[in-house]
Amino acid sequence: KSRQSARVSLLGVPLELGAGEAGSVMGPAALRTAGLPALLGELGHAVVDHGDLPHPAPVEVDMAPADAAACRNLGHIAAWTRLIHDHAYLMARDGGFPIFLGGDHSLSIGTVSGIARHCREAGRELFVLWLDAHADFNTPATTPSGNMHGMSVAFACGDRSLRPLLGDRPFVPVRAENVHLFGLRSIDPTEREAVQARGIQVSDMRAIDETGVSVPLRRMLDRIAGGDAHLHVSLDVDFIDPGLAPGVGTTVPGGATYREAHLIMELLHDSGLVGSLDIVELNPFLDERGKSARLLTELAGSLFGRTIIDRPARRIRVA
Ligand code: NNH
Ligand code: MN
Ligand code: MN
Ligand code: MN
Repeated sequence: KSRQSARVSLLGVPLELGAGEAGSVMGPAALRTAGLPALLGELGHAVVDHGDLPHPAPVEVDMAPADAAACRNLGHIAAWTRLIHDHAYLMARDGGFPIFLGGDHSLSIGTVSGIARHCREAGRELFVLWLDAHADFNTPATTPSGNMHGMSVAFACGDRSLRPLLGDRPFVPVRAENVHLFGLRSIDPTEREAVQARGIQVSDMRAIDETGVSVPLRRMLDRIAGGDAHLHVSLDVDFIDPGLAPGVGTTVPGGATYREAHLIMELLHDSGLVGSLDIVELNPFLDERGKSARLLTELAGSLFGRTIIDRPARRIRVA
């Protein structure tokens, strides 16, 4: 699959109201300035850039009052969620490879639910690889910050209290055992309990230190390969070590190295299983001379087949 060319649809999601700090509204522009659309084109893919979503007006959300009070910018996030969901669903149904340029990680409430809806219609099993320092498994009842970018995985896995975000759109949950948190190194106590109770897959930094990234990643890909599956990758900038990617509001020391991050993308490319991608949390206001935006662009290049030298495709073992 390594030379296969894809039809790629880009969508900018200039959203920052789910994060604690302003600036990720500029993320899509920085990724374009760093040359992401052009690089994918140079790699032989047919790229259509749909531009940025317009900022929607906030909506009323039919949520329990105590839960609603715990969510910052709830009406705005619900409006964004519905808009993003509708676009993600249509982009996936259209058959191209959607890439969502964020924007904070609350945008994945919309992208994952839209992709999940398409996958159910297409009879395809959805898997989610969450590359992030954090678990994003808080709910209105557990959030320490009120920031909705910390709730996206809980929503995807079916948390009832967050369901009203989607309004009247059909909600399709992702199976907890199909979600893999990769690179985890900052988790709130209530999240830890919930992640373990629900059977979410986790490769924390301790596990990655012991074996490197390829062992747990190949194990995940082996499990997916063989069936009719769609793998959605959600890349939070804080997955990467802050020395390499300082352009994010929630840096956590001890993140993925330059080569670990590239190897993940190269293995994902070789698997041929990835069907959609979020690039989130880039905050250009905090970046240093564009280095985070440039690294993310390079990583997207590796995911889309950029290689150091041609190599025979290594088959994924079907377990
Ligand atoms: N767990 C914290 C919260 O829910 C931090 C989440 N921040 C992130 N997630 N950047 O990726 O507020
Ligand atoms: Mn499809
Ligand atoms: Mn995140
Ligand atoms: Mn994070």
